[in-house]
Amino acid sequence: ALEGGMLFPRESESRQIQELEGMWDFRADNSVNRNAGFEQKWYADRLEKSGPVIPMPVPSSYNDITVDSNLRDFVGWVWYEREFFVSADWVQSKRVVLRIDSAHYYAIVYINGQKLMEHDGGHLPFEAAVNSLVNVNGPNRVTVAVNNTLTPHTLPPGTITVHQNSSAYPPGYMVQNVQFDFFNYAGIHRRVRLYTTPKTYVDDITIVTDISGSTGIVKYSMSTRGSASVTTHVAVIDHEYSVVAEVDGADGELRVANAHLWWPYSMKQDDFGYMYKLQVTVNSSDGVDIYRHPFGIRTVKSTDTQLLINGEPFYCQGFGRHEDSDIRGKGLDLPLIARDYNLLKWLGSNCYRTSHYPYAEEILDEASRWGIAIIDECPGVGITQDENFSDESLKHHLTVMEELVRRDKNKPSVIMWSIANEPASDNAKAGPYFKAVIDKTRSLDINRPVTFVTVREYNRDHAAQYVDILCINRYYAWYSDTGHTEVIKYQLTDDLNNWYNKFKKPVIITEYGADTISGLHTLPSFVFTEDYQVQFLEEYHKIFDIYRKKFLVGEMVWNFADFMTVQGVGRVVGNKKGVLTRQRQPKEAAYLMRHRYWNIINQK
Ligand code: BDP
Repeated sequence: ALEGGMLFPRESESRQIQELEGMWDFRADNSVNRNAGFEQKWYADRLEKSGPVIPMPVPSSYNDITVDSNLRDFVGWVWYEREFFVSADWVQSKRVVLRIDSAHYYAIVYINGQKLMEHDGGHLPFEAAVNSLVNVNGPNRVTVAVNNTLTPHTLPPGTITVHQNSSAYPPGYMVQNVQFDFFNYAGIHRRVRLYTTPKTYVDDITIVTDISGSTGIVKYSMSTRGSASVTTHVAVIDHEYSVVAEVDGADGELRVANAHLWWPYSMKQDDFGYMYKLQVTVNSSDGVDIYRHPFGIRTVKSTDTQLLINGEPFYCQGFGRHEDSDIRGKGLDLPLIARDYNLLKWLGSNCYRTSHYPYAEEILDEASRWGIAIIDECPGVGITQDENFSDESLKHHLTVMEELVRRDKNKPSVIMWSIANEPASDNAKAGPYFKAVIDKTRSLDINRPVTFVTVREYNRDHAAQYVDILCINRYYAWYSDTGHTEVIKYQLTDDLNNWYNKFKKPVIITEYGADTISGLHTLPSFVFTEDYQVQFLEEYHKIFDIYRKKFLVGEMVWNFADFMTVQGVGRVVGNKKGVLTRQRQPKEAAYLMRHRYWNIINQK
C-alpha cells in the first residue's frame, strides 16, 4: 500500500503554499559511467561548487531549452538545485511538505545534502515532510537528481544499447531505445512547492457520488494523520458558497437535495461542469485543518452497447493528445492548457484520452470545469516485449495504478481508466498480466469502467475479454493500403462487427489518423497533404455514423495537435497527425472536425 493520501496542495485557512518554480541551477552528468554526481556527491554542497551549471526553468523539460543536441538527446542523470527559505513559524508549528508534481523518470531529492525521498516513475507526484532537514536561519538547498533511462521494467518500458569496443561508435556510446512514438522528454515537468498542514491533518479523502431522483448522494471517507485525536466535520459547499449538506464523522453519506449534476458540456450546453466542494474540517489539539476538495455529482456506467453518464448515453467525440509543445516539451504551461481547452471547445470535442500517461492535475481539473470527459491512461505504453510481462514489470504497473487512482479518483472528468496502450495483447502472457492489472484497478475503484487500448486483431487478443469498453486503434489507408481511402469502409465495417459480435461490449475507436504537413495540398489527394487527411477522416466518419446508433460509443482522432517524436524516416520533425499544428493553429481537418462534432451535439 502507498504512503499517505497525497491530496493536491490547496490553500486554506490552515494550509499555505510556497512555490519553488523559477530558474534552477542545472548540470547533466556527462561522465562515461553517468555516475560522477553520486561518486563526487554533487548534492553535498552547492551545485556550482562541483562544476559548471546552467540556468534551467522549472517546470519544463530540459531537452529543447538549449541549442545543444547532446542535452536534447541526453540519457542518464541530470542535477537540479535551488535555494529557498522557510519561516521558523512554519517549521515549529506546522508540517512542511516538499511536493514535486512530476519528474521524469526517476528522481532522488536532497535537502541540504541529506536524502529526503526517491520516486520511480514520471507523470505522478511525490512528497515528503522536510521539517527535520531545513534550517530556519539562512538558506536551504533542494537538489533533485533526475534520470530519464527507461528499462524493460519501467513504465513506459525501453531498452538501453551500449556500444562497447566498437569502431563504429564513440567509446561507451549509449542509445535509449523506446517502444512508443513520442519524444522521451525529461526533467522536472511540473510544479515543485512547499506546503504546510497542521501536525495533525487531513491525509486523504475519497468521494463517490450517486443519484436518486433529484437528490445527489455523496459518500465520503476521510483519514487523518498525526498524534492528536480529532473530531471531523464535513460540509458540501455549492457554487454560491452555501452549505447544502453537512455531517460529522470520518465517513458517511450526505444527501444534496435538488442536486446540480456534473454534465459534459455536450450533454447540457447551458449547465455543464458543475462543481461542488467537500469541505473537511478537522479539529484537534494541533489546531484546525481545513481542506476543500472539488468534486462533481455524477455517475458513469457501461452496458453492452452504451456508455452512460448520469444514466444518459454519452458519445465520446474526441482526440488522442499529448502533453507536448515547443521549447517546454512536457513542462506544465498554463497558457497552453487554457489555449487547448478553448480549442477543444471550438472543435466540439467533449472527450479525450490522456494518451499515453497521466497528465498534470491542473489539466484534469480544467476538464472538470469545462465539462470535458477523460479516459485517464497510465504510462503503460509499449508493453510489447516478453520481459515487459515479467513479475517485476507487473509489480511496478500495479503500483503505478495505485498512484494514479489515488491522485485522480475524485475527479468528475475522469470517466474511465486505461491501463495500457497498444500492448502485445496477442502474446499469451498478456492474458494473466492484464487481468491482474484490471482486477487491481477495479479493486481500487469500482465506479468507473476500465479499459486498455488495443491495436491487435479481435481473434488474437488475450486481454480484451477483461475490459468494460473495447478501445481500438486503427490505421486503415495509412499504415496499410497507404493512400487508398476507398478500402476504409470495407475494413472498418468488418472490424467493428467482429469485435462487437465476439465480446458484446461497446466500442470506442481511440485512434485513427494520417500524418499531414500543414500547408501541403494536392488534388486528387496524396498522403501527407491536408486534402488526404480530410478525405481519410471523412471515410471513417461514414462508418462511424452507422455504428454510433448501435454499439460505437466514441471516436477519437489521432491527434489533437502535432507532437515531437524521436528522429526517424517516418517522422518529419515529429508526428504530424494533428488536426492542429504543434503551435495550435488549424489545419483544414480542424474545420471538418468542428463541423462534425458540433453537428452531433446540435442533433440532440
Ligand atoms: C499508434 C500509437 C500512437 C502513435 C500512432 C502513430 O498508439 O502513440 O503515435 O500510432 O503511429 O500506434 O501515429
